[in-house]
Amino acid sequence: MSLTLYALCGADPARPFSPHVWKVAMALAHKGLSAQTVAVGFTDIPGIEAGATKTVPLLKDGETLVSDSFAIARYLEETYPDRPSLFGGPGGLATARLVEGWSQTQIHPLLTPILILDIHAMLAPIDQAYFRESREKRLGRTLEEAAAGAPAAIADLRTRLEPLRHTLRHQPFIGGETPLFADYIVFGALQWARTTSKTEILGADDPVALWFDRCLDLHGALGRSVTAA
Ligand SMILES: N[C@@H](CCC(=O)N[C@@H](CS)C(=O)NCC(=O)O)C(=O)O
Repeated sequence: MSLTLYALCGADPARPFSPHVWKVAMALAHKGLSAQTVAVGFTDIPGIEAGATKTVPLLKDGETLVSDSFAIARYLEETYPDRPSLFGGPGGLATARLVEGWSQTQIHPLLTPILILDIHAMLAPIDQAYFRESREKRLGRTLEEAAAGAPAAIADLRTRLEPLRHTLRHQPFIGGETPLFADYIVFGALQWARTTSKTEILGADDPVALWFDRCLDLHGALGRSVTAA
């Protein structure tokens, strides 16, 4: 078995920061699988594996290529069923979709104004130009205009994390007593913030911050293998 994970980095190839790649890195570790990580910049992505994907993560397992973090988690679950489960059964898989939808539509859009200038600053020059052009087109405003919304976004984000706080009053992980892929989905979002920006988003005693710390300790403290920005 030979696994390769293409991971998005900035100018420093030792600092992967994509939330979706972190989900997969945690999923691989959960399964006890090790992969060679190949660092790529934004503008390298179209050339990976002869144009196999427009986005990372991309996982190569032997000759099999899989993109999209959730599809990769499903692939790992189906291909390596004897290893620890990422979903805990069909109900867990279905519920993980809800967590993905929540993270994607409620958390990521609020992190964008908070992180956007820090991400731009850490990219290689060629990727900076691509990032500015593509994100300004997507957001319909300059990066600087988007970043002006950061203070309000931080306040909003703290409120929007309430469903997770509620969950953590009953159990240490979203998955219950132990983590599942659903944990790694939300972990990916907060690890995106941790690896790109010094901005304090959560209070130290916030139950979400305490859960995130527990996630950073998982799998030999994999999440801590990249230091905080
Ligand atoms: N739904 C995809 C999203 C992947 C994604 O958006 N990846 C970003 C990096 S975080 C990317 O590769 N963007 C390429 C680009 O903007 O050109 C997943 O879960 O893997």
